[in-house]
Amino acid sequence: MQRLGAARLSELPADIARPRYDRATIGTGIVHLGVGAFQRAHQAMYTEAALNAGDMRWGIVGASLRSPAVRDALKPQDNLYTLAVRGADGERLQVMGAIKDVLVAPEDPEALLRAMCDSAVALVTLTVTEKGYCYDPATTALDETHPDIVHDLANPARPRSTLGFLVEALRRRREARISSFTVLCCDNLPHNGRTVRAIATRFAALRDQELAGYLANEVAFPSTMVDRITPATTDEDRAAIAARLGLTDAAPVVTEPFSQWVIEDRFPEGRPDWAIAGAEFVTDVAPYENMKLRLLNGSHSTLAYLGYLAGYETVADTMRDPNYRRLAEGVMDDAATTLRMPPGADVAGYKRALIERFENPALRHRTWQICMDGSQKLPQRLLGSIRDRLAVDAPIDRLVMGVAGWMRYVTGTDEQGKPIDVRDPLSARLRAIADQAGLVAERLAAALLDVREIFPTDLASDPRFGTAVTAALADLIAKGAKAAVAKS
Ligand code: CS2
Repeated sequence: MQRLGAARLSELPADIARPRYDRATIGTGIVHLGVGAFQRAHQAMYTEAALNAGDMRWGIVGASLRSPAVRDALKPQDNLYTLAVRGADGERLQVMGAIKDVLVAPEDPEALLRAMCDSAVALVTLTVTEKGYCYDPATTALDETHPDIVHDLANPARPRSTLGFLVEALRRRREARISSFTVLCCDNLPHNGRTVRAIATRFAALRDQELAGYLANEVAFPSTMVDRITPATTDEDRAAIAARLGLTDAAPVVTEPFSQWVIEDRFPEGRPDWAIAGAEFVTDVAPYENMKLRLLNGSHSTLAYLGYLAGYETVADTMRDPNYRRLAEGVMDDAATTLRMPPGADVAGYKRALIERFENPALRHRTWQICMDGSQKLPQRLLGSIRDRLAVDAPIDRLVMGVAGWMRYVTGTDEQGKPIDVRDPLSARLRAIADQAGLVAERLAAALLDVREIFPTDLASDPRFGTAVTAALADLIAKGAKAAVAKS
């Protein structure tokens, strides 16, 4: 079978959407760091709509900060890839043309800095996952001891980290009197724009106070709420998509029909009209973001840890167990009581839609994938809701189930005694703590609550929290996840 490529677009079956614009005429208005599946299903889809509508300024140069895999897959196919939107009622395919090029930062950091300093680039957008910000998850302050930060402060012209690239590119633009770009964080961080602004400014201050002032005063960091469930692509996906295209595609992305993007409208350097594809521009993103992090991601992580431990491979499999479904609803109900709602929000409808999205049988979203990087996710997904509930003395039993599931998971051994491939920046430390404590709830919970990067002192030392987590963990250890969830 031939490979997808610019010369073959005309051979695609008629029902497959493709760029309606001339790719040779698009400019580069966006540099995107972290060109993974999520960005290619979400931001690139909105940008593709703006290009299809005729605004040719907004081609994307993507960059990978670690691996060459995406570049190696996309380059031989002229950076075209297929977006497969899978719902209960079938699958829709669209070949996307918005990505013009992919750079691999470690191979040539200078090439990426050059791209970021192009005066046509008005936006640098980011999906580098929570850990990509090198911050302390409990406080969201820059982790100044992080090896990549230490490296980038010592070698500012050859950075490795997201912050190193952002700050060096902004410094060069300022020196060359090119206007700054807007930094748009599209990761599930709490108050993502504000948080990235604070850590980038701190990083800049460690280089030069004046530069820090420039970032704080002249660079816009709008906040966003991003939402589209996008599992890692599998070989089966690639085979099924190739069969429909009649061409092979080494880098397709599979996603759900739902997509939401709420954006604080602060773009002094301009932006695409992403509203064409349904993005919402607002003045305050915080209520949307909290609703999403606490309801969607909070219940997602709860399902993932407890589902994995029960042997469920995907979220949809987990949701077929009525006790898990009930727990997910309970977590959403409890988290919802802590929220300042977005204007006109229909919370009941939002929760119903989440349950349906989690049940989508056409998406195989592995629980293991969502379990990744728990140390970076727990604070904004579950601990914030727990803290707010404790402040009004409301029960937290259902919200602590996910935290206890995480504690059981990071021991690195499952309920059948088989090893768990725990992926987390703190995995080695968590494993050592677990090995020392043994599978004894009181000791394990107490030792893990001492990890300050995750649990701030006030929460860790609150006996109501400690007691509830320990009781949930004791149940998990004694009875296993399925029985513990059934009882919850
Ligand atoms: C998931 C998210 O992997 C995870 O931790 O909870 O990636 C989730 O699918 C997205 O935030 C949905 O928008």
